[in-house]
Amino acid sequence: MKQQTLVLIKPDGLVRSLTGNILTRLSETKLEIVAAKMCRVSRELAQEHYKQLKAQPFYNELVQYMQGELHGSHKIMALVYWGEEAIPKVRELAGETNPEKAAPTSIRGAYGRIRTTGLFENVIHASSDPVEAEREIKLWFRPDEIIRDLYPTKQAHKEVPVLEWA
Ligand code: IDP
Ligand code: MG
Repeated sequence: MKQQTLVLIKPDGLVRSLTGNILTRLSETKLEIVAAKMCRVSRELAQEHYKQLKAQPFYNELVQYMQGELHGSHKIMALVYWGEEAIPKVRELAGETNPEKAAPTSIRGAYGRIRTTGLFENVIHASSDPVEAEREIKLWFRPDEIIRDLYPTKQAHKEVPVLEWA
């Protein structure tokens, strides 16, 4: 089954210059990149992305991590991969959540670490199922930033100011 999945290269991946390595590893899947961008991550976006973990003791630090506050780099690279079994293929390459338990050949196993506080600094995010993928892709991307029609859209005529090129 064709699927789409959200990948985030987290701030530790970016500051440690792992972007090229990670994208090369992901290209082994032969999936298609249908969207990609660098993002400045607000507190609200980080909180919304991980809202299901709100009750966890590491939640606040996780939000700080995603905002780049632990790495002095306030950016994340967001991508959408599309193709046959995209979700399990990318999860497999990413490896287990805990970098110490992840296979050494996986991205998290190779590049992740556990902070002294206990937070798993694991380089990438990958959606875990189709429902999560839909919520996350819609959170990080507008329809016109994705080169395939993944989900239904509607025309909106909003009377709100937008920033455009001068
Ligand atoms: P996933 O990223 O493998 O889908 P989730 O359970 O969705 O794992 O957790 C989101 C993120 O929160 C992880 O990628 C990791 O950075 C952090 N995290 C999850 N569980 C723990 C934990 O038990 N200790 C510390 N950090 C954790
Ligand atoms: Mg998850």
